Amino acid sequence: MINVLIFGAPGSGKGTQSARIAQTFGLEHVSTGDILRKEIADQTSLGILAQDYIKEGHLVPDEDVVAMLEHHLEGKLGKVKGFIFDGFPRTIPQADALKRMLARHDCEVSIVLDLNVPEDELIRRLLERGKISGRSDDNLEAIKSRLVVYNSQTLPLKEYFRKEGTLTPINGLGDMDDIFASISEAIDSVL
Ligand code: B4P
Repeated sequence: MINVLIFGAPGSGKGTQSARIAQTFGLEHVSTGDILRKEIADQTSLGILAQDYIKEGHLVPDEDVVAMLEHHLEGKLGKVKGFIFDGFPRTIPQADALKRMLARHDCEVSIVLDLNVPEDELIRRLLERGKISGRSDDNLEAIKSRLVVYNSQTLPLKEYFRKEGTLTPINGLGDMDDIFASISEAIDSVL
């Protein structure tokens, strides 16, 4: 199995590029953000719990997200060609949980794509998306909070994956096709 992780700040292009990766490489796209938004739309108990965290720009608690992901992957691990994990893991406990989940099926993380985009561009993109997305977290206050959370809780994962030897920096600034070309080259190198 090929397991690609896409890692980057909010607005770095994770969702945008993951959709193309899934299609081109035949991988299952797993976006914890999309799964959580579906839970909110369906007003499940998890959705009701998650909606306030998301609106405030905070992370949903690790144990809830990990349980949600385990449930989502049930029956698929080891049976599909691979996954593109988009927005997961976002903390070190989530990364440890993913490692354990994959190891139970004799799998591991193949590559971690680290999308780098300057903060002013992240804010510009998310405010632009906010005009049409209707997302509760695409407003300036929530965006600022998401960036603080990213820097304190998610950024330490860079060092974690660097030590594992899977971290691959990608320039996330510029034309979406050019960014996808760099990503494709990186994935091809581990196939
Ligand atoms: P996500 O849905 O993962 O949202 P995101 O970080 O904003 O990234 P997204 O993928 O949507 O945006 P993209 O960069 O593609 O998470 C939302 C919330 O859910 C989190 O804040 C958290 O509360 C919760 N959550 C999710 N996963 C969790 C977890 N594991 N643990 C705990 N909580 C979790 O795109 C942004 C915009 O930029 C788009 O409009 C796009 O068109 C544009 N864009 C992309 N590439 C561009 C380019 N090259 N040039 C110009 N614009 C570009």
